[in-house]
Amino acid sequence: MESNEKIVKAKQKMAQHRREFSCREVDGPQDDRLPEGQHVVNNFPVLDLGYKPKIDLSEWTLTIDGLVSNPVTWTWEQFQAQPVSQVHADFHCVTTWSMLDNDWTGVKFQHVLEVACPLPSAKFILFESYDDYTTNLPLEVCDDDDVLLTTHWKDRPLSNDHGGPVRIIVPKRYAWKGAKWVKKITFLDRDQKGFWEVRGYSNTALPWENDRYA
Ligand SMILES: Nc1nc2c(c(=O)[nH]1)N[C@H]1C(S)=C(S)[C@@H](COP(=O)(O)O)O[C@H]1N2
Ligand SMILES: [Mo]
Repeated sequence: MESNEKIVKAKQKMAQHRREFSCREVDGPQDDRLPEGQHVVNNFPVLDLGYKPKIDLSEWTLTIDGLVSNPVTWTWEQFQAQPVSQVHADFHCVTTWSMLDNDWTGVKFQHVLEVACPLPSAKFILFESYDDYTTNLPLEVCDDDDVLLTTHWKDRPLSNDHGGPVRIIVPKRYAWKGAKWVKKITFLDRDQKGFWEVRGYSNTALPWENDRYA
């Protein structure tokens, strides 16, 4: 857990520093594909807390719970029986890299809404992962047709370091809003901040508004 703490401290420090010196934030070319402060990468960087949980498919489950009328826990087989969709989108990490034109395959969050039937009091979502990472979003942000429980990138199963077997992709938000190795999706009536949201990162996380730090 030592390396984990180092990464977390460094990133937390960056959030504090950048917040105080936000005038230094802006660099890199501006065009209609690239938000302020971002640059394009042609590889797929790996970012996590220094721990990549390996979940055997026979033990993998995804639980949808909280303020829903139909809580469900899917096994891998049950998850694979859900309808598959594709999303083409850019991916923007708050550490300034952007990966353009990704083809993601998986199950739409909107399908989760149809299955679980959130109660009227459900307004927020908390995502929890097998590495104990958490991140949060308003329900109305997740109720978008590009929010995907992703299993494939470019037609290949997501590798373990990118959050396989299933991660969340939320193209309109910075990448940390997409939980890798997702384990549980909880519907709440109150906003509950996740791992980076309590460590100085923006609760809204909008790349096109350069909305990085709280
Ligand atoms: N479970 C989990 N999900 C996570 C993270 C993490 O540490 N644990 N890191 C987030 C951050 S900060 C980023 S930038 C993206 C990185 O995804 P990648 O490693 O596939 O590029 O995953 C996000 N989802
Ligand atoms: Mo990140």
